[in-house]
Amino acid sequence: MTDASSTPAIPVTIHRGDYRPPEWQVPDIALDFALGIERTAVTAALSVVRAVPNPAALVLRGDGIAVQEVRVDGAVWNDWRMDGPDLIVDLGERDAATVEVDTLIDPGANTQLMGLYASNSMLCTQCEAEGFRRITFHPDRPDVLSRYRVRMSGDKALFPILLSNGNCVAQGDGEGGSHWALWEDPWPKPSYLFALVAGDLVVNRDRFTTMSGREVELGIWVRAGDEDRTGHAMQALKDSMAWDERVYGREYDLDLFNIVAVSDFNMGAMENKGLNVFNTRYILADADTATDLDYDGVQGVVAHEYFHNWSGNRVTCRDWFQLSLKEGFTVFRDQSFSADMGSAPVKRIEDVRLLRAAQFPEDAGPLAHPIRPDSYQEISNFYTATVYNKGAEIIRMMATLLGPDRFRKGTDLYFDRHDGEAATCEDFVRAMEEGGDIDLSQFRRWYEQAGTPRLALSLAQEGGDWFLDVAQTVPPTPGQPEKAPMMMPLRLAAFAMDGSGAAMADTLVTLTGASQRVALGRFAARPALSVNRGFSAPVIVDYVRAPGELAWLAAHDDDPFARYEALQQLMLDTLVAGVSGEKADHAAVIDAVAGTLTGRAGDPAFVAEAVLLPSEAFIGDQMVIVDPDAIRRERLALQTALGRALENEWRAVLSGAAPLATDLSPKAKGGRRLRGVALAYLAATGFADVPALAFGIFSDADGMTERQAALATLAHGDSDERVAALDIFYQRYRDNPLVLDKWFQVQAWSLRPDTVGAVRTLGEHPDFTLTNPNRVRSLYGALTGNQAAFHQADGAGYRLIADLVIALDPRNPQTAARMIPPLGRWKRFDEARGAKMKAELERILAQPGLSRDSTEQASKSLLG
Ligand code: B3K
Ligand code: ZN
Repeated sequence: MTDASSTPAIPVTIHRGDYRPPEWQVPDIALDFALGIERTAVTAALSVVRAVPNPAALVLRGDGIAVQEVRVDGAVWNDWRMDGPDLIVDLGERDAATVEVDTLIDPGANTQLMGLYASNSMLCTQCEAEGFRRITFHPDRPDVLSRYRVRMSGDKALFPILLSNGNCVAQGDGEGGSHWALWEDPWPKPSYLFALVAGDLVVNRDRFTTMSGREVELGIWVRAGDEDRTGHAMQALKDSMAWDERVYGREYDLDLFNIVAVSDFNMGAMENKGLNVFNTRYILADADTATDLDYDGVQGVVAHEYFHNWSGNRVTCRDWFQLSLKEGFTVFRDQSFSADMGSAPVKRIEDVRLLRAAQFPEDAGPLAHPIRPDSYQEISNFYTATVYNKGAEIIRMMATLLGPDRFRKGTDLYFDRHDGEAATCEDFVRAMEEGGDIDLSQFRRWYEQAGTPRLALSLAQEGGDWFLDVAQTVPPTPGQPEKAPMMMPLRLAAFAMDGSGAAMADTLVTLTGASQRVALGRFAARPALSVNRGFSAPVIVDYVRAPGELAWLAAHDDDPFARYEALQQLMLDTLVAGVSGEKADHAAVIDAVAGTLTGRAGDPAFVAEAVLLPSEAFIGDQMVIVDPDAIRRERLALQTALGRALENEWRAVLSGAAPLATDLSPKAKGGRRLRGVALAYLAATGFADVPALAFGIFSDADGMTERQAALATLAHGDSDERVAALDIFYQRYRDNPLVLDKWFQVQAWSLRPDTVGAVRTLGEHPDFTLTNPNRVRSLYGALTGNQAAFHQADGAGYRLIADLVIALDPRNPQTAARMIPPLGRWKRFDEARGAKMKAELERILAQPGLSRDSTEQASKSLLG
């Protein structure tokens, strides 16, 4: 049974400029839940007060729910009507009233996983952005903040644990085996931060004492049997609490902080006040089942949700156009935290790689939007890499321009000035300006203009003085044909390559103009330019450098990120030359990789990142028309050349013992990462002994990082060991959903030519299900990330994804719509592929009853 009837496909566009303050406020709300999986009765008592002199009738938003009864100030009230899904209550001349509404909902039938729904026989909620209206009628907009009092009752055997936001103030037993609990949250909050959980859960408890001496009880709630896998999440939570005190001066503000892990969840996690709800993927980890990347994911997401307590909850968003106010800032905060907890250069490389993989393509395609969008049809479609990751880069640029002390003054001012309020991006920038004593007028364009800026660089010489000329352009994007130059911090250095020692040390230049000249100093010969060090601005740099200069920088630059960039650029130039039919000179890359491998034994994590070839998708992004087959061919050829030329080095990396899986130190994690990279290079050689070598690593592994790396390597090939390893892995982990996801994923990532067919078959596997978003992403999401497979010339990859969207949309429109953007990049592919992609978008759009989510994504994608 599905319930998509509640999301009509009539595309109504909401505009940022149409914002009006709420006409009614709701200072207090009391909710009463009589819980049942198939039948939950909800009574909401809203105390409403006029917020403007002559408000219209009270509009309470609903989505797929029906009114049982309305009472005003205790008496049955008949002066109400429905306006589509919404409830309109006419309160006459009243300035204030208590409006009570009874509704009945069926959480068991809620397949959208928005509102109150069932997952593995427990009940939980997801309200951001507009899910609260699927529980009860309410203004359901983030600038209406209320104090919540929540009473819930239910069968004690089914739901022994009853949780909501804030503190549990009373509980007791009722009749017929039922029990109840009363929760109160003293902090006014918007409805999107409401949460309720009821189920059979066990807890990992700990404590944290805040800097002002408040004792906080911490709880991570999971299903029985999973509690041993919550230790890393708990440590991450305590580290995050201490970090936010130390770095931002912000402490926790309740006596209780609970996290609940649920299996069926549309995203990573949710920052509900005092009761975070998490996808199990970002809570459960132990060495046998989680990779180092999984551990990092747990740490980063736990931190992210915790940091929202200030950047999101204490200061929330006025409207959903301001989403990046909380998300961009909070991503920046979690990135900085993870950098402090591990290797900062490696974290920066990972963050930039993600930005380039997910955000740059979005910014260059039909769904491009500014970090503060101007319009939307379905807000769920705007939880994007642009709002999150580019949003974080924009905060990072302000932090760079201000420097740490002035940035901290700015954030102090922001938090103190807007505490308890629903704020805007403009409020944030103004606090940065005042706290940091800087004029950010031109910088504000980053909030308005979509598209990744390009910096075209050239060197000029006058006598012995060298100059850098920078020309900035921002490409046109849908609805924004003309762009103005933006203010940005560009970190630079210049080096003499002749060993004379002449150098321009690390310099921060603030770019503002469409073209600008920067003096580099005196050099006897053309200097090596180290540019956009640390990725100080989220831009594309167009600057042609000879292989010799890139190789020199890869070996000598004193900024680790710039060393990484130089080697990546060298690889990229070689690969793009090959794809364009020119001669790909592998020798320079081999030399530079060899130098990196042998020169910097101290930081294996950095070495592993630096020697990885750019992804197929990133190579494609350098081309006007992407040729996925040529890209795969050239990339494999370079991988093979590197594997063979440096065979001894790769074998040496693998010859020692692997670090203990339980050792999560940066050195151990880096060591494992490098071993995975070495195995992949060796596998590309085709040497006969490699499948046995990989199978040996797979069998001997004492943890999931090595096991998964070996399995993924085998999955690309065609050996008996491949079949055996996949079977062993499946038999061992078939009852562990998060690990079984990996089994689906490595097969969908495979470089084998039959991958699309394999994914189609796996979609019919008894363990595949459309009800679990993690499983959907692990199979089909992985396929869309496998460029040559997804773009297979016969269009089978496109067809498969469109079939998935069509099957999933009636059940879970939010997750279905997220699979559509890869089909929207048709302009970047040849005509035959482009036509096939558009045909699939049209097929999706032709589905009767298609959700608003998928309608918006498919129709905008089709426009190009
Ligand atoms: N704020 C939530 C995202 C909710 C998405 C709803 N479609 C998770 C996060 O960014 O922390
Ligand atoms: Zn967030």
